[in-house]
Amino acid sequence: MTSHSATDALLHKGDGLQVVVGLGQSGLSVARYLSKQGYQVAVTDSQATPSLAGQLPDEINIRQFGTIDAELLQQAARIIISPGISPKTEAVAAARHANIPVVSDIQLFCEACTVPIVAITGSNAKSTVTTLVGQMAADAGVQVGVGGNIGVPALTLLDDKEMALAVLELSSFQLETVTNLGAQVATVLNMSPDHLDRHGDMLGYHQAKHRIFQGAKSVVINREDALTRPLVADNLPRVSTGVHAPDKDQYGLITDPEGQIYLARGTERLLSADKLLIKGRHNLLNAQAALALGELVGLSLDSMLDTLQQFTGLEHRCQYIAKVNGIDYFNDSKGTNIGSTMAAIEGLGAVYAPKDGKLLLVLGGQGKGQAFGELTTLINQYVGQVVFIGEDSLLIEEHLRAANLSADVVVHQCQTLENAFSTIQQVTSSSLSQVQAVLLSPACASFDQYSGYVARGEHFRKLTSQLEGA
Ligand code: UMA
Ligand code: ADP
Repeated sequence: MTSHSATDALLHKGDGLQVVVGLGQSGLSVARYLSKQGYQVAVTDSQATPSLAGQLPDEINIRQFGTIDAELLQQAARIIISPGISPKTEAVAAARHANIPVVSDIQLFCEACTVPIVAITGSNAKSTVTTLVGQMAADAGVQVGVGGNIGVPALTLLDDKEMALAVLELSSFQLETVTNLGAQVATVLNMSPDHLDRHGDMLGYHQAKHRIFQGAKSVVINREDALTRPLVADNLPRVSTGVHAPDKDQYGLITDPEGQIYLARGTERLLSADKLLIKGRHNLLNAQAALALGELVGLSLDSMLDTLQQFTGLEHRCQYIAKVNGIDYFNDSKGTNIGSTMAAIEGLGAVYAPKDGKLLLVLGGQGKGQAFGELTTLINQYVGQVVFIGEDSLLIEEHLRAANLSADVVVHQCQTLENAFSTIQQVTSSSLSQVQAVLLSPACASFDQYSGYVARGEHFRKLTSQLEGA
């Protein structure tokens, strides 16, 4: 792609000032990339001393920290905005108004990338499916780069000159400012409310996500979720996934008369579901999506099925932690929206209900403008006790009650995970409790109390290990 030479260094000097807004992981990758290409680069960030400033190339000497510098933005030939910053931020909106282009690091990536791109978005399952497709490609002998929202800034993938395939996890924040991505295959895995505080409403969120289809050469859709389908009619190759028996050349599930479930492609049974180490109906959909994406970039089915059987899933996603005093503990700290928490309650609820067991659900954090009442039906069905934590806990309880929370469900307002664990000990030591599993699946962001979902999940794991009897 790009090599750093004296000629390169001069190449873009006259193209005007490139202003990087936000100096997190993606901002740093952009600053380094553009500077290496010979652009004149400036950086601005709201923090007075962004921790990554020391890693900026020396030649970048325009550094405006402490506020996003509106005047600097007005001097830009192009603004490259970090995903965590809304384009509606006053200084950025003013620059847009002045017709200064505002793009994301993903735009720079797709303009420079010469190898096929697998582009993956959705409200949930992005990291799981991205990791799985990346592993499938690597196991099939393809030199693959895996990055994007998953934590590896996309532009850093271009450092690998041998890369033959790029697998990108993309967030609505990243897609909001991307035009004509041109993926070899693109998918919106599923859609449920998330990030509405940023996008305004479901329509805004949907529009941002669907930019992933611009210029795509093929698509994967979820038959059960109409919001995953591209809106414009096209003749692109299209492979679908779903929980029912599939049509020819599509993926789905076939259930035999004994109740055994198989992953299937058309009428062909590919693999019995119990051969997978990742559990729950949602993971069967994730497996299909990975197979469909891999198929559309030419990976062999046999090789992909081998990978699938080895895949153990990712930490903090409906992850089994331990059994303490007969109760199972699950960490789903990455359950940060309603859709993921519904998948967790439904998936685990279906395991314990036949044994007359109920779940104890730890719920709450920063709510992101969601309508939590949507959880009520599943809570009434599978949950015996709800333990609330975090800043939006009262609001969430209000939403559940307004949506007819059953009087059989006992609720506890605990604020913190430490308090939650005192309650958990009381509840689980009572012989009257039907609780057989404790599930942390907060349906919320963690930033009110933690640095992120990983820290919250680790805290849950630690408190579990400190329980008497652990
Ligand atoms: N900043 C400002 N002003 C603001 C807000 C932030 O200057 O109003 C600055 C901060 O001071 C900080 C920088 O912006 O210095 C942070 O930028 P950022 O929030 O965009 O974070 P990055 O470190 O660049 O990480 C981003 C993604 N973060 C977000 O979208 C919030 C990472 O996804 C991604 O892995 C990374 O780029 C590499 O591509 C994380 C995420 O939480 C995992 N994503 C959300 C999600 O999955 O729900 C979308
Ligand atoms: P993302 O990267 O989109 O956040 P992850 O793979 O990290 O996705 O999973 C996030 C959360 O979504 C976890 O709680 C996980 O258990 C849940 N999840 C995984 N797959 C699905 C699915 N197909 N539908 C709903 N929730 C899912």
